[in-house]
Amino acid sequence: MSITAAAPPSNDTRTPWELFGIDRLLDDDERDIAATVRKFVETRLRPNVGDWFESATLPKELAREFGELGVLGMHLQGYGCAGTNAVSYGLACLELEAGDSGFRSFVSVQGSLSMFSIYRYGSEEQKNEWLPRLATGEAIGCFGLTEPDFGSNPAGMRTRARRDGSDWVLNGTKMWITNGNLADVATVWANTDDGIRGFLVPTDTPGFTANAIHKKLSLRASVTSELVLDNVRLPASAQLPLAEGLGAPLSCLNEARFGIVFGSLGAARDSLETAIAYTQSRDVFDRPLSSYQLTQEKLANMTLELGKGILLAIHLGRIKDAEGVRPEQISLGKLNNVREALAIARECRTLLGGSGITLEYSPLRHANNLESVLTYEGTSEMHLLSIGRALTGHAAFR
Ligand code: TGC
Ligand code: FAD
Repeated sequence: MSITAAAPPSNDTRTPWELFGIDRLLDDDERDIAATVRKFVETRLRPNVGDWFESATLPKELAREFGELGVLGMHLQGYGCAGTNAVSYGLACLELEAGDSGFRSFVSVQGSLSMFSIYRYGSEEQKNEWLPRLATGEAIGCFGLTEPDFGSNPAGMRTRARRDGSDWVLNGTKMWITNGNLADVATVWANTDDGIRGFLVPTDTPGFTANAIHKKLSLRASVTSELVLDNVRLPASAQLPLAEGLGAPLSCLNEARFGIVFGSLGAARDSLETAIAYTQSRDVFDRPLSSYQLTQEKLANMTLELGKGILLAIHLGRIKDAEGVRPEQISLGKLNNVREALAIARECRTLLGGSGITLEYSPLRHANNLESVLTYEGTSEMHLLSIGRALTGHAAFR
């Protein structure tokens, strides 16, 4: 038996990513995609994100730039989409969210909710009409499931679609809809006499209104809206023909939740890298803040959680590519990684002291964003209960 000697310890500093040897788990394409998105984030997004967050805007032209970057629907095959594997898509989400959760949200909603709903449940005509334009960012999509009184429990939705001859007529209100005011097409889920069905609603259809939600303390570099459907009349061809029942929208959520499993760790990694750099340059009591044991304990514990989260994300990605990942496995990843990312961002803020409360440094912006990420795509409580159901067979939601 041969014994390989451990490499000697080094006095060089290491990033958390390097310390965990994450790049060894990725192939060349995956590393290239991550590096390309990271460069775009550093050059195009990071210099502006503080201003966009402060003014609560997300410039619409970013859609085409994300399209050129190739991240819109990148995990889908054909129709102008790149057809990458799941890990590559996850890494792109991670790099985008290192910039801001708002960027990853835009890409998640466009690719995993709007485009995926059409890709998985649409007719060939619907796919050809919308997917190529959504992939380039020429068109923007949104996904309306949540209602004012039904968020965690979408089964109770009140939005109604009734037949009128061969047409459908939709009435109801959707709440907290990302990209609602930017969208050209909304995937809207509604109750019918036969149960829940999905509809593609061009946003210039009479009776459709999007009202922007203001005064947000979280995800400010992202557009969030209420959608009102007041006798919106649609042709029969607007219905997603393959979507039957609540399982259809929930299956779209699996795709977006998977992106969050990776994405949330981007916010955590950026917070941690910011805190490491800050504590190296900040002197307290005559020496660098990074040289104190309490600081190093915080940095080491956060690095552990970040690294464990990335290992879990890559593991789930490999399962997704190999045989498909089960919803409760995605719940494990979403629950853990968002919860830990939020804890890391908050802890990093403490290391920055007073400097940590302005937009000059990212951790508090990330922490504020992650409050939304903890809630959307299934709250942490819903994911706990989903894991509980998988373990016990008892659904404790009701
Ligand atoms: P339940 O009886 O469990 O299921 C109803 C049917 O759906 C099937 N199913 C799933 N299918 C695919 N993927 C999943 N994750 C699924 N979960 C359930 C299930 O097998 C069943 O099928 P069938 O054929 O037997 O009818 O339904 P329930 O009403 O008891 O609900 C379960 C619960 C609570 C887990 C579900 O309602 C839930 O996930 N609630 C959370 C809602 C949520 O996550 N909303 C997110 C809205 S979109 C959003 O937040 C976008 S933010 C985007 C951004 O900006 O990044
Ligand atoms: P509620 O469901 O009212 O939950 C309130 C609290 O009660 C939570 O802590 C919850 O966990 C807890 N709770 C609920 N049920 C139970 C239970 N059975 N047992 C124990 N605790 C329970 N939705 C979309 O459809 N499309 C979008 O694009 C979209 N984008 C969003 C963007 C942002 C910024 C935000 C904040 C939300 C977005 N959402 C979107 C909505 C999001 O999915 C919902 O906010 C989320 O599902 C929770 O629903 P709710 O806000 O109604 O909270």
